[in-house]
Amino acid sequence: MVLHNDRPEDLEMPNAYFDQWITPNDKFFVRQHLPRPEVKADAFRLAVNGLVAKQLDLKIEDLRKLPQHKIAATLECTGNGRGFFRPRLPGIQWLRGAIGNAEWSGPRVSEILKLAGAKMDAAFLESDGADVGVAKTPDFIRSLPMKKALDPGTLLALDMNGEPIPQIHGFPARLIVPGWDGTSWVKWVIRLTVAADANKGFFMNPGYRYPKFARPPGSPPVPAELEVIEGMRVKSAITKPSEDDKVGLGPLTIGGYAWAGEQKIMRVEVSVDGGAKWKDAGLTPQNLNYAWRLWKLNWTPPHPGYYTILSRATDSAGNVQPLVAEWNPSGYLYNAIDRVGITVEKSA
Ligand SMILES: Nc1nc2c(c(=O)[nH]1)N[C@H]1C(S)=C(S)[C@@H](COP(=O)(O)O)O[C@H]1N2
Ligand SMILES: [Mo]
Repeated sequence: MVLHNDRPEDLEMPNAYFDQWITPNDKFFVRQHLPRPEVKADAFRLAVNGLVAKQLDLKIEDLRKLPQHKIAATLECTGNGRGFFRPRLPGIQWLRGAIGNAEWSGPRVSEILKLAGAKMDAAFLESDGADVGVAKTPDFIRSLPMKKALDPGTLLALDMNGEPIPQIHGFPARLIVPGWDGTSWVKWVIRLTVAADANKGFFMNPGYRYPKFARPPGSPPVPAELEVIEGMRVKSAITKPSEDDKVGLGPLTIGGYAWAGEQKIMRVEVSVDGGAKWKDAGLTPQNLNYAWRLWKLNWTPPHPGYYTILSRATDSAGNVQPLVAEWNPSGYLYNAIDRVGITVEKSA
């Protein structure tokens, strides 16, 4: 893994592991703002409160007794690709690897709320993880609009790829908010509160907001124009070959991932000549909302030299990746057409 921070860990998946549709748990990227809590299975309780008829204190077994649903969904940090923005921005310099795809299972959030007799037309569901604020970093608390919380795809997952969620990814319970950015996928969930208003803490405002109207690159944030990030945008990335690779003359495979938040990926095109001509790449067969598709194209460079390879995805709503990502003061939602330069050498 690419280590960005070690305490708490922020780990990026290296390009080499993007060859599997399901990302293995021990290769999955990690992002956490606060020291990692050690939630013990026996001591774990999930409080369900706020606008509910009956407050609940649920154990893991109670959550396991509810109907378990499985969903394949891609999790991407809003800051994935921040390292590509110019001018540069403070924050973790993620490139392509703050993303992974897993099969998550657990009860639906809607079923937990039903059990508590929650006011289903309340506006928000607030979730708190077991991690707590330290020094200048406040507690990690997020609010989800009730409409998304009640979506059948929104789960409180207990399992990740068929095993209990690893501690680093939120054991024993984390939110799965398909299609939305990683910030909404709260780990180590210990409290769900039904509320009329959104939480006002740092991680809702000013944290993790995106400008409603783009401003020139380098401009300071305009707080009144910042909005909460929801669904992710259409995006593809090249994970094979890697930037500055040197390869021998002969056939090679170009590959990567593409996903589009709540939409499906319909097409990925590749150019090996800086964008003059484009060819359709082959896509993995699973074509689901919320889950990425891996793509590849076999190509034999005609002669030695330097080649600029690009990839461009199109989603089921007709959105195409832009040539230039919208610069924003926190470096979120990077989704420009990807670009990798390689040198093809005459084989020895
Ligand atoms: N409790 C808690 N949940 C959290 C976070 C956190 O710091 N604390 N980070 C969020 C962010 S910003 C991301 S991108 C994802 C990362 O999930 P992962 O570490 O399982 O990849 O978790 C989210 N859930
Ligand atoms: Mo994130």
